[in-house]
Amino acid sequence: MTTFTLVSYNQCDYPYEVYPLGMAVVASALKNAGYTVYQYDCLRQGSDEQSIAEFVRSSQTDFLGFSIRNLDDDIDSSLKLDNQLKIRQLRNMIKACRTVKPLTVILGGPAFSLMPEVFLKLSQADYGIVGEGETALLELVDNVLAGRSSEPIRFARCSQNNNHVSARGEYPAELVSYYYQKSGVMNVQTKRGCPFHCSYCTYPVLEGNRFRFRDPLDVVEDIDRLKTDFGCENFFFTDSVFNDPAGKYREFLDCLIRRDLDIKWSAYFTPYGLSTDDISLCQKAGVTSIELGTDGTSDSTLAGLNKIFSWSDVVKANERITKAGIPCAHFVIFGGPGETYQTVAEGIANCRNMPGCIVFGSTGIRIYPGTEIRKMAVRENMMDPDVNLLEPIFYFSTGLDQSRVDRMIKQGWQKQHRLIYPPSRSRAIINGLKQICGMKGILWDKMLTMGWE
Ligand code: B12
Ligand code: SF4
Repeated sequence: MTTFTLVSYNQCDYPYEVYPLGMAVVASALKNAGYTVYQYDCLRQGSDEQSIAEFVRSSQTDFLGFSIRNLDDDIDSSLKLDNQLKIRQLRNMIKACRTVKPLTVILGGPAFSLMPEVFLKLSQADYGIVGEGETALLELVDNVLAGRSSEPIRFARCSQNNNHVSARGEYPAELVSYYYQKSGVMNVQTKRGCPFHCSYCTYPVLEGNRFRFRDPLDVVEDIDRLKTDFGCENFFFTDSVFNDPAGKYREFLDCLIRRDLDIKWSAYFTPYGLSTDDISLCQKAGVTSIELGTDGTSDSTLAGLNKIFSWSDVVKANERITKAGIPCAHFVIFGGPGETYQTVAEGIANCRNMPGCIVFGSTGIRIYPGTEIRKMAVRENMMDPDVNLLEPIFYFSTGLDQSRVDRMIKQGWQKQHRLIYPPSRSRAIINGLKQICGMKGILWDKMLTMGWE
């Protein structure tokens, strides 16, 4: 019997501990194909080489698969992250496991998929799969077992050529309990992909550039199982955009309402086309907060980011959501393409004038491979085309002085507690709510319900 150990390499606990869903989905595919599968979680079981090597020894593993979710554990241009160190730790883990027995080591997950060559080279793993793991991993394992040669990196982006994805997860009880107890949130995916082309975004690169939906009944089934077996009642839907403009998400919500599971949930929404009826439906299905991927703060910067909506769409969506009594947060970035001192001032005022919501502000856009903003940064001589981007480089509109923009935002948003800048302030607030007040969940919604103005 061939044994496969999957390792969730993620060790980040901010804004909360996120259940390793990628590992769950890949584990399920392997199990259905008849492999014996173990799941090892670095956050729960330790990230030291000895612990993982010991696990490999006791489980008699033949294949070791690392699920690498994050490269950057924070996207804040004022932080200096050592991503080399992160990959060195991975390489040391792999090395330690190989001293136990000869193993085939395969990498996957979103962070790996963004920079596969760098990860594979520096970690000295044998293979890597870019994109969706379920099918490509089974094919790769078959090849290895049959002694057939395989390319070190397989590209499985958007591998399914129909409109559906399966994405059922294999959830070990101890792992769900650990994450749910820590974070108070469980995650479920209802679809993959995004057809939009926001210039900085990696999501279409990772999941493909069209929506592919799971069968709503399967999703509801997953939720039911997680609630019945483990008591999970709060969920985050991990979709790039929950409210797809064609409105397919409504089928899922109808299904959820019919099943009467009485759960609470949150997701990323686009302000584009979000009607009062849509919001009512979400509310009926248990939405408790909405995160809007607003990103720009004025018409010029929204256009610079290639967003399909205008500032008035943002204001409209905000009004509808907050009027319905649903906590609403916007994530905005200053300094993107098209930003000038004038648009910064306009954006600061626009956010001040948008009532009832939380706004998380940041400056500079982390550049990732495969994105339009990378091309812009090269064109604008902000970076060399050969740079591998492992260490973060941030796009900042030419001609702007970052510290002046920083001062403008701090000044413009002062005394407005719901307008949160810089990102270190968000971290301090969220960590304070967790550590001092013992709160759980996505937490920013609690700020609003606590009367944060
Ligand atoms: C939803 C989401 C969040 C939510 C999570 C909510 C929740 N409760 O789940 C929130 C808002 C909390 C969040 C936070 C953060 N996130 Co986030 N998030 C996502 C998002 C949109 C989806 C992730 C997901 O669950 N996908 C569903 C699962 C099933 O897919 P998957 O993990 O990719 O797995 C598939 C494949 O990767 C592959 N695979 C996975 N494992 C393995 C293993 C092997 C061996 C193989 C072969 C294949 C394989 O197969 C799987 C099935 O097809 C992604 C972007 C995206 N579209 O992928 C960003 C993303 C993962 N996040 C990212 C980041 C950076 C963060 C933060 C650090 C942001 C911050 N604080 O500044 C935090 C970290 C949180 C933490 N504790 O780790 C980055 C990570 C890469 C990077 N840039 O470093 C991403 C890719 C977005 C980006 N900027 O590019 N995030
Ligand atoms: S920012 Fe949102 S809408 Fe734009 S491409 Fe990314 S996931 Fe799609």
